[in-house]
Amino acid sequence: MEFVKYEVNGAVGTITLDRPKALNALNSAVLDELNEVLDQVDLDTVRALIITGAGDRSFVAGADIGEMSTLTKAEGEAFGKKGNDLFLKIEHFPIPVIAAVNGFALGGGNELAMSCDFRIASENAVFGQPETGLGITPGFGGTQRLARLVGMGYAKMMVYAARNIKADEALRIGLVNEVVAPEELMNEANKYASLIARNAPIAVRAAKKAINEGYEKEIADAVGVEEKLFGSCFESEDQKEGMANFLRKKDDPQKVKHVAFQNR
Ligand code: CO8
Repeated sequence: MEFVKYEVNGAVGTITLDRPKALNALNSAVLDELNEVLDQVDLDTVRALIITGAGDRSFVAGADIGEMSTLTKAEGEAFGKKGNDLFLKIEHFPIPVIAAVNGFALGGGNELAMSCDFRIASENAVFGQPETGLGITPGFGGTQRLARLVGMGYAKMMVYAARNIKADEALRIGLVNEVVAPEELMNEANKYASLIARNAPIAVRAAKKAINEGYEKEIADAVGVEEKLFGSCFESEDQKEGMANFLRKKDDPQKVKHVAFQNR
C-alpha cells in the first residue's frame, strides 16, 4: 500500500497513515487503503489496534483540501459518506482501537481520532475542527462525536470558532485520555494495547459492544444490552478459566498471575 502501513507485534496491530507531503491528509486513496487494512486484520490473533500518523508533526491534518475543493453537492455528500462509513467501521471494529495522536489532528484527523475508542496524545498534538473557516461543516462525524465526547459547549466553541487547541486543553476537556512526551507516545499506546490484549478477548469485545450500543439508548434499555452480552460471556472457556484461576487456593502452583486467555 502506498499511504497506509500495517505492522503486527504479538497481539497488537499498528496502522500508520503515511502521506508525508500532505501531513497525512486523508484523500480518497488513503481512506480506501485504511478500509482495506482493517479488512486484513486477523481477529483471531490481534486483540488491540493502534492508529497513528507517520513522522513527528502530524497525526492527520484533515481531509484533503485539494481533492475537496471542486466537489459538487452530490460529490460532497458522497465523500462525507465514504469517511463516515469508514469511521463507523472503526468505532464498531470488534477489537479496541487506540488513537496515538502525534501532532496535528485537524478536521478529518480529529474525527478519525474520535472514532477510535480512546486517544493518547503527545505534548505537541494540536486538535481542531477548522472546517467553518473553509466554508464547510465538519463532515466525517465531527459535529456528532465531538459533542458526545466533550459536551455541547466546547464542541460548539471549537466548531464555530474553528480555533485549534493544544494537547493540555484537549486533556482538560476530555477530548484525550492522556498526554505524554512525544518520545513516549508509542510506548504509552502500546502499554494500553498490551493491557487490553492480555484480558479475555471475548469479554473485551463484549464490553466494547455494550458500551457502544448502550450509549445511545435509555438507561433501562442500555442495561438490557449489557445483560445479554454479560450472559454471553458465560458460554466462553475464558470465563471458566479466568474465574477458576481466581478461586484456586493461594498456594496452588496451578494458579497464575494472568491467565493466558485463549479467545474461546
Ligand atoms: N489537505 C491537503 N493538503 C494539506 C492539508 C490538507 N488538509 N494539510 C496540509 N496539507 C499540505 C500543505 O498543502 C503543504 O503542502 P505543500 O508543501 O505541497 O504546499 C504540506 O501539507 C505542509 O503543510 P504546510 O506547509 O501548510 O505546513 P505548516 O506547518 O505551515 O501548517 C497546518 C500546518 C497548520 C496543519 C496547515 O497545513 C493547515 O492548516 N492544514 C489544513 C488543516 C485543515 O484545515 N484541516 C481540515 C480540512 S477540512 C476536513 O478535514 C473536513 C473533513 C470532512 C470532510 C467531509 C467532506 C464532505
